[in-house]
Amino acid sequence: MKVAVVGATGMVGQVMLQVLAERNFPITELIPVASERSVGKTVSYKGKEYTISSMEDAIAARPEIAIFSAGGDTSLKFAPKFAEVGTTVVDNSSAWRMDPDKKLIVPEINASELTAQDKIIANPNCSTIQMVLSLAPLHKKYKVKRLVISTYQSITGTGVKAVQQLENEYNDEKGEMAYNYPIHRNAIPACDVFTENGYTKEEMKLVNETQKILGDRSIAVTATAVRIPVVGGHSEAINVQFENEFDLADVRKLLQAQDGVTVQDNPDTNTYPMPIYAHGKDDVFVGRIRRDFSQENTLNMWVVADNLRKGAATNAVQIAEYLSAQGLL
Ligand code: A2P
Ligand code: 11C
Repeated sequence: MKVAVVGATGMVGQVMLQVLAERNFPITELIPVASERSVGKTVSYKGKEYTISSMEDAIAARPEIAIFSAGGDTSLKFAPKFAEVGTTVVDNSSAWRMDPDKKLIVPEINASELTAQDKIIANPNCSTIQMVLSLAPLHKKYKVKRLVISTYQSITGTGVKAVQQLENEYNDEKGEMAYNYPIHRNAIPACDVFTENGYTKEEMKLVNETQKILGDRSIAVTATAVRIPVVGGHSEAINVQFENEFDLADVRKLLQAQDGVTVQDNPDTNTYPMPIYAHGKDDVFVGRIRRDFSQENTLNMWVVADNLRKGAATNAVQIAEYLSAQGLL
């Protein structure tokens, strides 16, 4: 299969190439694409160097699939051009996620919605993916009524500039700032920009994308998203109120049985998910599973995942794998 990776030099794009290689995605021709300033440079894939193409050349090559992670504006402008020549686009940006005509997919939950007519498919935001995957089996059985979420997000979600900022601050060096404030020894309660209602875009993604993926607009969601000086992944404290009474042992069983979820939960051995362990892994890790005694039918849990993997690259590649396996390309 001819596969274009748009944004191949970026933080997520690089992990996409790695995940495609690890999972042996059936690629006959790889077309890495980046901005004009990178055309002619190379990226490596399975130990070989590949020259970066321009967007125009990549569209002219009519790949079966194009996986995008090059920012929302690039996706808005170029995804339709790939779709016009018959390419199926899996887009990791926020550009198409809330478009009522586009599907927003976490394969373990709703891949079966996909058809051959879906030419632009949206990959959800990282903090949404890890949360909905841990909620999906519980929602099916107990019906989620309300979610209160606090996130502790890795700087890798912001990109290379943020990783460099932290590095500079560690070393007491000056450099370009990705954030308005130092991130070393800090916690910044603002991921992405503010919207008119006082919440950040990242917080609103948790509201809107969750309702769309779980197919239930009545779920109440409120969130505070915080950036912390961590590299390995995003962590989330999730307080879930269900419509129905639940059994804690059954909640554990449902989570253990969920594809893509690993339960790490044993207070006796200090076992709980942490970004240093989630880093480089594809699963979503769930722990600190306990009843919220302050309110009926309510549960607390702590969910961690590598935001560049299941939160971005791995989820996108899994969508591509599903399309390929089902003959939808
Ligand atoms: P480049 O490296 O040439 O700037 P990140 O999110 O880590 O900053 O990465 C963004 C990715 O999107 C990079 O691969 C970047 O390429 C790519 N990119 C940015 N703007 C465009 C564009 N207009 N067309 C194609 N790729 C782009
Ligand atoms: C972050 N979630 O960690 C962001 C990164 O909508 O795809 C990805 C932004 C997006 O800041």
